[in-house]
Amino acid sequence: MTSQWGDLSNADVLLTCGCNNAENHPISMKWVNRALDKGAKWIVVDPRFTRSAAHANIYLPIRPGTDIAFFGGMINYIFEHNRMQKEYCTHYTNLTYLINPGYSYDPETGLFSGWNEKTKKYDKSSWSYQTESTHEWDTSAQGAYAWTKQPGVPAFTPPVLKTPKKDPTLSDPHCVYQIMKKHYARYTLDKVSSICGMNKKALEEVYDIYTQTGASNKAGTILYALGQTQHHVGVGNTRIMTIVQLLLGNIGVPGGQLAALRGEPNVQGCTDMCIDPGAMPGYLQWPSSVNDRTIREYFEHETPADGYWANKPKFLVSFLKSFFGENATAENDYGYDWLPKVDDPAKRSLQNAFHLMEEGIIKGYFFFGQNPLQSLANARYLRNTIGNLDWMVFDDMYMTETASFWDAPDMKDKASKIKTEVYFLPVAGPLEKAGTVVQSGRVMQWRYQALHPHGNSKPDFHILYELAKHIRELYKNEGGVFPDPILNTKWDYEIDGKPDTRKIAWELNGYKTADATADFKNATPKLLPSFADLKADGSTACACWIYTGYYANTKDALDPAIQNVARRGKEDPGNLKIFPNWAFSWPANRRILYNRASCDEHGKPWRADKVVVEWDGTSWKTNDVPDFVAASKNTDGKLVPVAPNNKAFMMRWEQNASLFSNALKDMPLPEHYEPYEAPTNNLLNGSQSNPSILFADHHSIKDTTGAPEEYPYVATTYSFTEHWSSGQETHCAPALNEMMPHQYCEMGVDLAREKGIKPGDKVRLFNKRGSIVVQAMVTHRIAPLEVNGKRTYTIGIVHDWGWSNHFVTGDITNDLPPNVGDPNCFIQESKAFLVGLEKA
Ligand SMILES: Nc1nc2c(c(=O)[nH]1)N[C@H]1C(S)=C(S)[C@@H](COP(=O)(O)OP(=O)(O)OC[C@H]3O[C@@H](n4cnc5c(=O)[nH]c(N)nc54)[C@H](O)[C@@H]3O)O[C@H]1N2
Ligand SMILES: Nc1nc2c(c(=O)[nH]1)N[C@H]1C(S)=C(S)[C@@H](COP(=O)(O)OP(=O)(O)OC[C@H]3O[C@@H](n4cnc5c(=O)[nH]c(N)nc54)[C@H](O)[C@@H]3O)O[C@H]1N2
Ligand SMILES: [Mo]
Repeated sequence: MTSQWGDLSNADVLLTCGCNNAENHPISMKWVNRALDKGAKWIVVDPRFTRSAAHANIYLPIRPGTDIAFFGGMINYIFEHNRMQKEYCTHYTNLTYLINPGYSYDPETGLFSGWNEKTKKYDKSSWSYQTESTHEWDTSAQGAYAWTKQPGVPAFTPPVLKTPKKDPTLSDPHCVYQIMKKHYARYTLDKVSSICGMNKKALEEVYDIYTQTGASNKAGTILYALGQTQHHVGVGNTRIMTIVQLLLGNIGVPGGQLAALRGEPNVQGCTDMCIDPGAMPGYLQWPSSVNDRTIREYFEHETPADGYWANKPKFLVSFLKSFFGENATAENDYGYDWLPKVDDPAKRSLQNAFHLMEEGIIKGYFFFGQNPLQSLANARYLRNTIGNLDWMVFDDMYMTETASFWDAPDMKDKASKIKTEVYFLPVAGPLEKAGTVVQSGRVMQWRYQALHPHGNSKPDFHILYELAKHIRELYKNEGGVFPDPILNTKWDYEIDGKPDTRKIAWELNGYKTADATADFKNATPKLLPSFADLKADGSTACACWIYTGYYANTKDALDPAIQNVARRGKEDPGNLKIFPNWAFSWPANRRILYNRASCDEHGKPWRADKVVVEWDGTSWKTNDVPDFVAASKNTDGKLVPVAPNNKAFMMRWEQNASLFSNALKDMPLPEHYEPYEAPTNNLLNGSQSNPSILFADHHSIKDTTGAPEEYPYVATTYSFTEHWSSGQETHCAPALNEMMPHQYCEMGVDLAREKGIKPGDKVRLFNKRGSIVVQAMVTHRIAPLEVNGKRTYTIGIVHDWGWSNHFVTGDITNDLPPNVGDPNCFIQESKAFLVGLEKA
């Protein structure tokens, strides 16, 4: 989330699109209801009339996988009806910037400029800005970048800042405004309603209501989760919502945010901690084995020319100091050579890991806290592949579908031929261990251990800690091909001879290496208060720079209860419902990201009644930690206020937000492509699905792709209140099974009538990848849609069942979705695909 749960209550309009927040994120409703009490409008766009829709003012059905068309049409509406917050966009986004004249988009082919048909990848050089002037870093002793020349800082050639050319009149055909206007002019009401299966009038009404938040005294929030992300255009989906929010001036302002509702309780923490195979903790790019062979190359490729990320060398060196401790020295580039390098993150993704198991390249695998044979798409292929492993290790509280894959109902006759050695390590559950959990609003909370671990189970961290210790011993005693990274790693996460998460907390928070003591006791504060203190000269260590300050508060680092992360202050200056003294939210305890954008260019808040920060003529008044440079040191070392400027997005090198962007691999402006399996051809361009789609050439998907003639129904999958994810943790609770006893699919009344299906009948859903039998829930909640002139039915399938549960079992819904991926983040397409239907 770019803001907080409580900030939902400040919205004038809420748009739930691609999540079911009332069911899956119940805490959201505390704040949504407050907004509704104050007169806000709530719109829900979903293929199904959900439990969220039941409480909303407006419900609009959508065909799964068509959200870019829906939001593209909204962008067109914004331009046509003058709903853009123009002052916000000209000052705080790249609306006025000029793009390279070589950039183009061709609706005939659906391709942007730079496409290489051979590699199926874009050369993105034409997606760049025109340059007005260039500036070199001032690395002189007085300069802003003097730190690059300090002793101990690895040498690198600083980047050159290319200030983009702009056209404030917005008339140049190459300016972002003109390019966007032209691009989205094709997204007419007729086209969008035909693609999404929407009633044109209802669509227009939704556009009208939501885009009224483009007024400077109004704010709108979009809530989303899996309905947007689990598509092979998932990142494009997320980008287009960002663009809508920026055009309407809805980012950084109270009540305006892009609310990514995170899933598993600590999914935000996992993301911060490099769950993405291309990232290291704190969103540092993982070094590439091709481009970043030395620390110099890494700095030269990865350090942007301006904005806060220009400090990246400080974050990397501090990370290496935390990783390798005293073994990391200036002479050995802080152990950079020991850090693994990644060839291609897509190859390291979970989906591709199964391809590599099939090829015999991956021979062993650790599954820690995941159950992919239930939760990953095309699960039948996975079941038949995983037995190629020589060994695998699970740590879990339950014997899951993955842990006992050979026991699957359709594996019985193959089981005797499987040679995989399987190790099951019983793990302590979430309440049986201490540590940090991060929620959707980036608020970090310390969880205390409530129970002793059951039996001889251990926390994951103990298991990994012990394992690594043993591996180090083996390397020490027996040697190996390249023992250096293992042996040089600092591996001392113990207090009083036992592995302890507090020690990890200290590493995440960061410290001066000279202060590193056994317990960080008795000094004020030896743990660093802010990432502004991190250095590139080896004098600081920090495992995740964005977390700096979360743990550090007092003299005694042994007691979590007195650290920032455990604060319980209920004050709320500004009455914004952001509670700055409650726990700690990264970065720097900032609650509303990009909060400079809550004011006009002179620092005057857009709304007098909701003030986040305000320039009073001489200094900044703040109700939140400023997300901009509000004060800086003068030559005497004194802090002096910095008068308002336009740098509202300091994590971008432009310090303006990107409407047009070259960051993604597949689209500088989000474009509608049909789901990999779709019931219609693409009405907006000549490319059926995203040309940059991942894995579609792999036999497991190529040979199992279905056509609408054979599999005419659009399927989507989702969760619901009574069960949790892959089901292990809730199907063992009898009360929950009683409340939701059967795996089911939802289908419209018309479709059921056509097929002779009655409520509660067993039905078979199938395609070339799999076949599952579930109960039919016949309902008015899924209306048939008119798509491209044809009546189209959607079937919704719950996915939380499996055959390994103790009390109630079901089929694996994930036998049906295709294992294709988004080129940016590799996620599967489990929210839109085709199935056939018959009575079982
Ligand atoms: N009780 C409970 N709560 C949970 C979970 C659980 O299993 N049980 N899981 C947790 C986890 S890990 C996560 S990630 C979150 C997920 O949170 P959500 O994203 O809210 O969960 P889903 O139910 O997967 O999907 C949300 C909605 O997207 C709709 N949808 C499907 N396809 C599309 C589409 O193409 N476009 C649009 N606009 N909508 C679409 C579905 O109909 C569904 O109503 O929930 C978390 N909370
Ligand atoms: N078709 C379809 N597929 C989906 C989804 C969908 O909407 N549709 N949703 C997707 C989403 S968003 C998610 S997050 C995934 C979830 O998929 P998974 O992560 O694979 O499933 P979970 O059931 O959440 O968790 C896996 C295991 O973690 C164990 N566990 C719980 N706590 C701990 C712990 O502290 N330590 C360890 N080691 N183990 C623990 C549980 O017992 C469980 O067996 O499914 C995805 N798959
Ligand atoms: Mo999730």
